[in-house]
Amino acid sequence: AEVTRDEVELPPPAIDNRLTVHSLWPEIDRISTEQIQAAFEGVGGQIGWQLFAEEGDMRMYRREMEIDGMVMDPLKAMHKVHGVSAREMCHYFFNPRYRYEWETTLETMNIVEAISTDALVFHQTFKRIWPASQRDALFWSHVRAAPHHTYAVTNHSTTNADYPSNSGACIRLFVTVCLACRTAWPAGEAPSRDNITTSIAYCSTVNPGGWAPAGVLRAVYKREYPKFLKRFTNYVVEQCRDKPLVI
Ligand code: 6CM
Repeated sequence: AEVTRDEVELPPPAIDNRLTVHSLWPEIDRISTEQIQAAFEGVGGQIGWQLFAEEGDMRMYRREMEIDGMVMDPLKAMHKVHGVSAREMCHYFFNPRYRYEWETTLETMNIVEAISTDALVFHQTFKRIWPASQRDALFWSHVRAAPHHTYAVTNHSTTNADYPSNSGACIRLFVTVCLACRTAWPAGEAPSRDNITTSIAYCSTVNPGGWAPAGVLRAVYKREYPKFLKRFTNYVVEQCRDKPLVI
């Protein structure tokens, strides 16, 4: 049976059985595992990564990459947040109930399929960037726990016969995103809002799916990604204030 929207609550500490029997499971498991592993690998010393935004604990890197003139720059960001857990961060990133409150590039969002409490398929349209055509995306989203007080959300493009690409005004873009978070606190102490620190690794690769001017796209990314990560992090801090901590 499909899960209802209300069932999607805090990320479960173990994989939901309903996900493991779904046809997308092998792909979801493989890509999530790869993405979470790569997320915590550093960029320091690796050739090609250029720092393009830095503010407080936040660092954002990109690797310039073009295929047939289309910008595919992989992006990697590191950040730290105090007082909220990895599980809480991933809850607000995964759960569609909050998305319009922190995602400013979004125009519409629909749940195409509710696979399980930890996996959903979304169709989203984004605000149009002049002079390019408007974009949409269809992707699965999966949240899971990993060792060392880690939780991560992986989003990856998929297909669905009811949502054909490039059929209306939108050009379909393709996305692979991973938000991986790890919580730590001083040895010998009990975790609390006063002593936990969560390290965030956010990776994103967007294939625009069709022509878009490289300069405009890079300018949009340079402005929008730092804005997103700061806004989202502050949003979670605000939401969690005065709520009991969940690790
Ligand atoms: O990761 C983010 N959001 C997730 C939930 O919505 C999800 C979204 C992925 C789509 C990322 C697409 C970025 C493109 C935005 C610009 C508009 C597209 C026009 C491009 C063609 C000219 O993983 C946060 C995403 C933050 C993006 C700045």
